[in-house]
Amino acid sequence: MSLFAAVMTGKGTAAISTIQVFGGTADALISKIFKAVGSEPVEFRPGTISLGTICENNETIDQVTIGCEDSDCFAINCHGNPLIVSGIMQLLGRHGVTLLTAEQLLAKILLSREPNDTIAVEAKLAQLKAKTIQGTKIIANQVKGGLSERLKQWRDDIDTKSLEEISGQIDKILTDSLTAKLIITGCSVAIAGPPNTGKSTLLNCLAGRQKAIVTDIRGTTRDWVSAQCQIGPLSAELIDTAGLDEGLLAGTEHDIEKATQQKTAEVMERANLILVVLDSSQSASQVDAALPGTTTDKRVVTVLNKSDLPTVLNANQLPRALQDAVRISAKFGTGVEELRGKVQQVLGVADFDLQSTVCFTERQEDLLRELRRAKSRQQAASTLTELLNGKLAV
Ligand SMILES: Nc1nc2c(ncn2[C@@H]2O[C@H](COP(=O)(O)OP(=O)(O)OP(=O)(O)O)[C@@H](O)[C@H]2O)c(=O)[nH]1
Ligand SMILES: [Mg+2]
Repeated sequence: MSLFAAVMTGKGTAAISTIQVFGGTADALISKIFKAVGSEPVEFRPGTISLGTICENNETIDQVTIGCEDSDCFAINCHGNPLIVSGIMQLLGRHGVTLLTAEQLLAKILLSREPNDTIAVEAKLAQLKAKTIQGTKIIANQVKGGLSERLKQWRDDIDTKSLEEISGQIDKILTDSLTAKLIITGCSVAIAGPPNTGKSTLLNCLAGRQKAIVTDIRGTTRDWVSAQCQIGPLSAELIDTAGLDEGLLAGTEHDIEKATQQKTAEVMERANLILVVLDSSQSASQVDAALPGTTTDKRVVTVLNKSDLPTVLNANQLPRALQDAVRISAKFGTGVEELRGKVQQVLGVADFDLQSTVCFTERQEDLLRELRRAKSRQQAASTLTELLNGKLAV
């Protein structure tokens, strides 16, 4: 059996780094490159840790501890200088070990330990990258219960169950998966609107730090600025954009302004949600067709900012698509909690049950769609087996 290794700890300088070696003859290789302290030859047993040195041609590369997890799986804990780590990896490479990324190696180890539970392996890998604790819980719930349980039920009852009933349940799973994905992988929220309405002030307020420049000069923000923040179960990337101006979008102005306006349009296109920030102390004339929500079917929340100043603009003066508005003062922080709640509500995460059955990988989604299209019970059974026990491309 081939041998594999990967650096399991993060990149950069650290006190300690861990290199994992995995494969059928890992114990023989470790015996070759590791010299234990003392005169006794070391015996590797699962659960033991040995102190010694990694050597090549009697030359020490580093003092390390070696943890034996199993006869085919060892953790070399070396000093964290990246040069030392790379020296040990190169040595392993010279011994014919295939060098992998941490994720690739973890996938190999998990698949060898749980060859018949593909969803459990996918869950462990996906949990490494989940952006919120709630996201890790949604994934964990698919292993004991959730998706695994549902698929097993369908497989066990396939001779009696109607394929239409399965299709209906798949539709619900796919819809819930879209919401779960926002919680698991994060979402992007564009802050857009006319110039000088307080977009950058709102970004700073939601992010809890002064990330974007705020002035009373129209057109302060040119290139977009982003900041990460937590909104309920969401890890949101907030993107502050340059003030939208229909005249500029028409392309009559300077190149920089044109590029700025185009960039804003691109950011809005990619976002999961757009906060349209308007200045409630100014008239409705600030609202023009360049505003999102009036022209697209994106999810939008209207923010009537500067509520601390006398009100000139009310929600009922806005186009219908923008009337669902929250009044805030970004400068003083009033109404911002309500805005956070509105964002969660519009993105569908406010009452999302973390126990919902969802899929969380592209493989699962593709196979669920295939299952929905199944023309016979036999075809459905084979797709279910693939979903539960299929091979992962690693
Ligand atoms: N009274 C009051 N002033 C605010 C509020 N929010 C922002 N401002 C002020 O409005 C002005 C513009 O704020 P910015 O946050 O720079 O506005 P912007 O929308 O990012 O402006 P551009 O980048 O030019 O499009 C600044 O003087 C802010 O202090 C608010 O809630 N109340
Ligand atoms: Mg700005």
